[in-house]
Amino acid sequence: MTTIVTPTQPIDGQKPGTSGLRKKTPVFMEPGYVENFVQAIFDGIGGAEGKTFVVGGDGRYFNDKAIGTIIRMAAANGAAKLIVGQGGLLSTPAASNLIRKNKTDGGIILSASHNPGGPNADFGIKFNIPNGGPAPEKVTEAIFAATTSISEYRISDAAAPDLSVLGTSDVDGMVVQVIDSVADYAELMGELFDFDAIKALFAGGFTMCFDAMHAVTGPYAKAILEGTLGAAPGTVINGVPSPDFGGGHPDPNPVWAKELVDTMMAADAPDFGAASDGDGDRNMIMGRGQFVSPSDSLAMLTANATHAPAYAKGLSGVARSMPTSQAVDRVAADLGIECFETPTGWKFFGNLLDADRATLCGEESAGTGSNHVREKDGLWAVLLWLNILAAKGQSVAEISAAHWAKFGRNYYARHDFEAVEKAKANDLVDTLREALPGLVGQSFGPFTVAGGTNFAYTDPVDGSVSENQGLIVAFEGGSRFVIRLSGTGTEGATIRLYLESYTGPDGDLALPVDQALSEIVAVAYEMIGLTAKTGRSEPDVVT
Ligand code: VG1
Ligand code: CO
Repeated sequence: MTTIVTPTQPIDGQKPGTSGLRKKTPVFMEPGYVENFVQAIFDGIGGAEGKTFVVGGDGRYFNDKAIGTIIRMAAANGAAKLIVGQGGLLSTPAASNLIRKNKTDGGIILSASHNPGGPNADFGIKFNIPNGGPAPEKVTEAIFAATTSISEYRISDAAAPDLSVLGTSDVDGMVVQVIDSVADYAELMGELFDFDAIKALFAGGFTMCFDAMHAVTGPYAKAILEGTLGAAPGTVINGVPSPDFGGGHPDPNPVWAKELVDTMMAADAPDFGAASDGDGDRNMIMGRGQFVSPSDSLAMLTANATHAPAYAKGLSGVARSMPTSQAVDRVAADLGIECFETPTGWKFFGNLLDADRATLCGEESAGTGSNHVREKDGLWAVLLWLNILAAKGQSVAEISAAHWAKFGRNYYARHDFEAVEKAKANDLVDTLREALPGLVGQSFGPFTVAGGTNFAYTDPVDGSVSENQGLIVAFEGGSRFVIRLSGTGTEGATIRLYLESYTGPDGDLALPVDQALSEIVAVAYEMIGLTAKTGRSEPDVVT
């Protein structure tokens, strides 16, 4: 077998966003597109010679072909070994665990996460560093720089091995180890949680519905929930990964996980409901007749984490992305632990977790995780909830009500405006940014502006600075809205408007969310000039 050195030219736009490089699938399928980016990853990290990587993806259309290319390129670039999930499948948190457990030099994860999959949908590739977490900005910048100066890529003409068979093979002098996609992850979960208590919960008749959304968590959820923990067969729905996620968006929110929402809102609903996304790093939590907002979930998990063995000694600190509601800040203050506010994207939590400044982290977009890996972790959040429900002997509704009665409630929603013309979206954000300093002290409806911030973050561990991470308009009394443009979309611009209205413990804690937010929504739309600048008056998705 020989290495073929293929001349190539830079391809425009191979710039990683919030979570790796995401494009339409046909773009990834263009000749040389995957090859250029994978070579740039190797070049950007100082070469692959002698290194070991984890490789796997969420099983979406083109996953198998892209992995074949990565295997042949890693061999040609002198890598020593690849650890690959069976059938090319690995959830993002499972990949993070394998990178850490095997002390590898990183991993390549193929996923566009919550974006739809298929020949005309979305695909993505991201690189994770040896701590198991998404590459920080200095690494993604080096990879991007390599894409702009690339002149050749290296690929072996050996055939990639059959990934359906467990075991070890040789590709041009490189070892390829195909491993069970679930086993190591399931073992880790067993170390973190009180599985006996959860088993007893299910044995006592507790019922649950887990919607895997035809994505990667199906096999994980079936093995752990129905296999190990004894949940009733059929607890996991849509549990077989499919290349186009059954034609849906594998995005666990009330819009796309409607099947689960309908089940949980029915008169005979199970006790607990949950869903995960394409690559298994997100979670949606529901009680009977109740949706738990991801921001509230983070706050409630933080307040109750000590019920799980892994966190029994307490948390060192907690971190949330900036647009995530401030509910967890109140819990952190009560616990007397640090609370960090980072830019959107899991890569910003890595240093805080490595330095043990934060134990739990979370994002409003249904991402929650802890120091057990360096990615957000959907099934982990579900298991932590189950552990808490089992330990406290309470329902989701009882835990929520007690939480709000103590801390007050941060009513919260995100409004997304999708496929907006880029120039219009930029103009809207630019106009608000320039107006921010003059807004302070002004009143809009019942709200008085307390502060306007163009959010920048200085990493407290390595001092790196990330600017222009979103605009915050904060009102007196703790309510606010945030606006930023998505870094994962593949079509035009997606405007994300995050709305938060705080009600103290003595206020009305049981309002429908849209009613509680109606005034701040009206004020925010007016203040950003939504209709005037974009012609839109309704969001495409509310989560
Ligand atoms: C979105 C979310 C963000 C999340 C990112 C990756 O980014 O808002 O919170 O970290 O997706 O999630 P953006 O830039 O589109 O707002 V996923 O599950 O890729 O891994
Ligand atoms: Co995801």
